[in-house]
Amino acid sequence: MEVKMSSSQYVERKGSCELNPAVTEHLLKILIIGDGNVGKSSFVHRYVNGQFNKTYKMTVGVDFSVKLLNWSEKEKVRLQLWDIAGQERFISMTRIYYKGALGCVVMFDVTSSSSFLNCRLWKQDLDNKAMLLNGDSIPCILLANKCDLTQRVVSADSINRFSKANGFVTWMETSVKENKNVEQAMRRLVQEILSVQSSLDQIHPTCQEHVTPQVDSEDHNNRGESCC
Ligand SMILES: Nc1nc2c(ncn2[C@@H]2O[C@H](COP(=O)(O)OP(=O)(O)OP(=O)(O)O)[C@@H](O)[C@H]2O)c(=O)[nH]1
Ligand SMILES: [Mg+2]
Repeated sequence: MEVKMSSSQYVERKGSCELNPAVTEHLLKILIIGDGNVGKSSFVHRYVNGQFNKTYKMTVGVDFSVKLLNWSEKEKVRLQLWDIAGQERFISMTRIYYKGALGCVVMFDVTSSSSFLNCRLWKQDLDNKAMLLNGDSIPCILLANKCDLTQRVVSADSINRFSKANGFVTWMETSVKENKNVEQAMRRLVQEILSVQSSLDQIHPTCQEHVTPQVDSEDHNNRGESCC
């Protein structure tokens, strides 16, 4: 199996000849950012484990999950999901967490106007600290979570304008609780990342190597692996 990755955090895979050479595996590091309590960890838990927990357990630093997608007959996609703590006290660490990311989810809670307004700061923080090999911003999707709740305070119109003005690939309403648009949002983001990476690979062909992921930070927990 051929494994492709464009990030500098990956090193050469040993023994890849034992794997199926007809299948390419893409390794993508994806960040999940946004204010505390908006539903980031719930989103990852739903996407990876298919479950929802209504009790809030604040993330400390970062949590780390992996999901393997059978993208097509010839392509697998291994997602490394970096679920970053949204509480202010952890924000000083983001530069380290963002390193090598190829895509990002920015999430807010539709019942919290401050979490929506802070998406501008999260996106700016991301664009200042992470970029693609060609200097462009990494593909980013905006998620308006908790759309199952009736006490909504952020309109679709303002989200749409904000998304366009701040360079998001697109935006979607999600309800992690009701499993609305969770798979669809990730699919859209992965599509965009693969398309951007394929254009970059044409410009930087030397980045296409047989590689395997190597974690460069120790303060995260591996929460396990899931395959669709
Ligand atoms: N009603 C509703 N509640 C949700 C939804 N998604 C998450 N929650 C709840 O919102 C709370 C916060 O969820 P978390 O996923 O822990 O939030 P977080 O963004 O990871 O927060 P930090 O770790 O502090 O950054 C929990 O009580 C979840 O059950 C949703 O779609 N609808
Ligand atoms: Mg969390």
